[in-house]
Amino acid sequence: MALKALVFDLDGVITDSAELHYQAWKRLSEELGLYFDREQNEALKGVSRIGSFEIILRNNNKLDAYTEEEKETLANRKNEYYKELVETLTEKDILPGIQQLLIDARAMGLKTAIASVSRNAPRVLEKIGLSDYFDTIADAAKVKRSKPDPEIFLTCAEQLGVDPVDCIGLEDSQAGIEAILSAGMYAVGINVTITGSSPDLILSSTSELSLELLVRNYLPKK
Ligand code: B16
Ligand code: MG
Repeated sequence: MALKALVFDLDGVITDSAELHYQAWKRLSEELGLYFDREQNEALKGVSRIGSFEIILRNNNKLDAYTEEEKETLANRKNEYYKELVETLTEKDILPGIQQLLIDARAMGLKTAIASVSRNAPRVLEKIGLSDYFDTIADAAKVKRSKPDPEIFLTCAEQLGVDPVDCIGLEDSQAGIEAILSAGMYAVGINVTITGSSPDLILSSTSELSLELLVRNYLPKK
């Protein structure tokens, strides 16, 4: 047993796409006359597209205002707004410390994966110039159970051909931390508001990350 792979969440760990999700949801909310602010946006981190829309509707006491089909159409409209914003991303939007960590991980022979529930993850990585740094990206469209279920992290380990116990998972959401821990991986929480299980290692920013720090702290779960 030894460290073999790093499995990364995308939004909030690799780049701060939460701001772009916020702007896209805000535009849709204004069109629909719904209240939405940055504080509410915090609760959407790591939540699926349709799940996010339902949270906004619930906050407005409008959960029953639309049929499933209408909700799908409106969430797709938000996604078009989001995709327009994704096109403005550049390598300047990579969070501090991430690129060096990926370079060092590669040099040490570690595998790398993306465990993001975003269906736009491959395009986001392309825009920030990091696609080539990852061995695999879990297909969010195929993952049936969202975080805190471990499915997406287990899928990454399987796609990499490594035992989950030999992986470090990195996340910025509580649901993501629960998912990593349930997958049996070592959990690194970055700027997480802890409301449940604690990550094995707590950092306040990606700028604190380094491969040396991860290797020094990593302890396999069995
Ligand atoms: P999409 P992560 C998540 O990304 C975001 O945090 C969340 O706000 C978003 O609703 C979700 O992806 C789905 O994204 O609409 O692009 O498929 O944190 O899992 O990388
Ligand atoms: Mg996240």
